[in-house]
Amino acid sequence: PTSLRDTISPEIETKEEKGWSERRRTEQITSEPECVNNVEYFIDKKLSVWCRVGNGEWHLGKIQSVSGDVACVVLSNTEVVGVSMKEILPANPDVLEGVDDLIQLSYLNEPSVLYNLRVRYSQDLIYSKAGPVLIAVNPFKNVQIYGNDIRSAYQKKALVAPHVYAVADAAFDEMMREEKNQSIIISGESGAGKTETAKYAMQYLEALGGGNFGVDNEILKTNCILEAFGNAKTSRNDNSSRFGKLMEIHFSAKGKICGAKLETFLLEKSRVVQLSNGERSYHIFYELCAGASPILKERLKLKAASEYKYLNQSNCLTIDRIDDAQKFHKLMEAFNTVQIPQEHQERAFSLLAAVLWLGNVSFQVIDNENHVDVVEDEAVTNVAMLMGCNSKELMVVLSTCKIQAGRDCIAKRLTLPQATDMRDSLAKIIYASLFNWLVEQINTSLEVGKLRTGRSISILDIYGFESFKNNSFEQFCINYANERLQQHFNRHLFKLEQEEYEGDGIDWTKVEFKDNQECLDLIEKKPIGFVSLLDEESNFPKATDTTFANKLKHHLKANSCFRGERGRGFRVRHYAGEVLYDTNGFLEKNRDPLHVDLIQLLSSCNCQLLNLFSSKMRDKSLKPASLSESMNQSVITKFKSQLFKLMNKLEDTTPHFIRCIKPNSNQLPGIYEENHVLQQLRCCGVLEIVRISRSGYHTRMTHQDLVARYGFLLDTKLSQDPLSTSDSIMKQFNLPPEMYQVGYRKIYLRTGQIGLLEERREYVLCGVIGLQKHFRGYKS
Ligand code: AD9
Ligand code: MG
Repeated sequence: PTSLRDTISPEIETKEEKGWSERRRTEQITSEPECVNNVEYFIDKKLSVWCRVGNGEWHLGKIQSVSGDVACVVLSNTEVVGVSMKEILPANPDVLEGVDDLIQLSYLNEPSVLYNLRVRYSQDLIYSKAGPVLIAVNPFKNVQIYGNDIRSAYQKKALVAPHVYAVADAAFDEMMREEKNQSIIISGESGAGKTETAKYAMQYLEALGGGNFGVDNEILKTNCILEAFGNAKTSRNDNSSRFGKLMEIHFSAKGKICGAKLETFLLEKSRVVQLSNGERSYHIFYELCAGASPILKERLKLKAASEYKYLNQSNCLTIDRIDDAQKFHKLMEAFNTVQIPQEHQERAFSLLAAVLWLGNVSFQVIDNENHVDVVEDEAVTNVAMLMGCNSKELMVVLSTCKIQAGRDCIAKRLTLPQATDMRDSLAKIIYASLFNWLVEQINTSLEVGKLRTGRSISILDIYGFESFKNNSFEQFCINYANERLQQHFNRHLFKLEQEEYEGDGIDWTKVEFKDNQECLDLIEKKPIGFVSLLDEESNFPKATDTTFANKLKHHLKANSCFRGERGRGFRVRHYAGEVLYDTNGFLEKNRDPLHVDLIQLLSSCNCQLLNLFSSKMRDKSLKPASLSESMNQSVITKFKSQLFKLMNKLEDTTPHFIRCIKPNSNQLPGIYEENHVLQQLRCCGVLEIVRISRSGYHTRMTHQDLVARYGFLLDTKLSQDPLSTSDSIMKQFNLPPEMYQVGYRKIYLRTGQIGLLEERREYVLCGVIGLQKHFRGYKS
């Protein structure tokens, strides 16, 4: 549609806007000052304040007297303290305790927000709103808020309290009403509850759009498969996602699910072969060892998890309160629901067992140059049996590499570290290919017919921000993805919102927010950014992790988000905190070379799956990782372009944001560590979001749309000019002037106002037609 701006003369525009600006200035909603300006008033009325005492914690109290800059405050435990006025902030009246939207707080300051969330959390009210954003504080226990009764109450709009169901419901309604793709974007640090929240969102949408095509139910079951193969226990989270996922659910015109599509992002492959102390590899390995039937165990030559080097290296084989065997049975059920044929399931289990046995393959040094032979024991024979290849051939592949010498191809013996690398590469290739293959199987099973765009809801759940003692390439990629996501969040909640107000001539006081552009520049800028430097160095055969670290320090030192450390270390100031990385392994992980010998081995195996994997790899690279090739295919560059595609896709949707908060670092229920929560609230700019939404206009509609929908309610004759008509509509309905603004193109309404218009419209329509009692306002 042509914008109104094109149709009205600039003169009228200015006049109109001036009028409104003047009016706004006098009638602007005044937000309370954030500091205690009028101390006498606080003393007189015995109003509560927050004061920060010696240990940095905020306490509630009442000011008794002030002398100079110091106030004498009685704390709620009756203790009397002297506090500098700078450390005192106004507290909200009791009636506002535990409000469900932070917008409602009269005083918006950090202690008030923290306290409000804490009060709610202590009552198991884990969800709250910060304007348009849903905040979910991880309860680390079962909270009775996900039953069928609650779900149907949200469906019937009988319940409106903040909940992930309400978010899913709003996304669904908006999709049906506007015929526009929606997204539910879930973020938060590792262990904050993203994956659980994503599952509840899917569960709600499945219940809402179920009963068609037989796809429903399957979507939820896929989570069980994905978590078995893609989640693991880390020091942050017992069920940490080691891949990112976007689930796109498609609906028919009647709002029934008609298919779904799953997209995954960069699985952490290194976990298959290497673990930090106290962490586990992927759940599936332990589940298989614990839950396989005796027959299956015999066929796979399977032993207990503790017998496998890939699993027993980290002193952690089980997870409290988790029964791996039971999980295995659930997984089998899910496999059947998603219709993965029995034969393929068995193949997949054989490959998992092959990976486990590979870890036990050992080498013996045969000369003084550290060259090795494979020890011919049960490990290597089992691997060969499970992969369907000859064990002698396997031993050759694991201990030699073919090199081209003129026209001849000669086999060169590998040294111990090289052979170990070869063995681990094989394990990683098999596992990662198996994971990707499963994703394909899931997609085949979920996709029913041709999916048309315009009626889909995408749920994004990626790995959360991580900062461990040792941080490597994997953490860098994970944190980079989180930076991108944060940028999307900022763009939608701060930049676009404010740009629209300014562009449409609305009187608006700008709210500042923490932009993370500089950190993204550090990573992405060309030609000198982290990604380019890493690729350049990966491409340089003589480069080492130390030369790479030096290169970073040399080129990136001007960026304030970067700090070089001694040796191979460097620090990045991410939006969610500073992380110390070690460049150890960055180059090799980024090159991720595909050995031709391994591809050939896979293609020679008597196993359909392995043959399929090898042909896929062959498509990607026919030669050993040549210089130019490794450049094109570097892991970080692929990841970056995948992220860009993801962001583009999300840009085409209406976003609904959920911020998960981790209340303590020990994964315990009932413990709310204020500093930990505060740090997370600060990272995502919760206070700023509330500030924007409080002074912002939630609903907006072009003048044309407004007139088309409500014009007939006007007592007077419709004017030719939509802008003045929509102005007349506002006046006729006596909307208080502080509740709306008229822009050049659109009318901007505060929360709740559109409901008044809708009610009136419904009333008139029902009166006229005498039916449509439950008319809900979908486009008719
Ligand atoms: V990571 O970035 O993948 O490492 P997530 O996904 O943010 O992380 P996850 O959803 O796995 O965290 O939640 C961690 C744990 O918190 C779960 O295993 C549950 O034990 C717990 N949790 C999270 N949300 C809920 C909930 N709504 N109700 C009960 C929950 N427990
Ligand atoms: Mg997760």
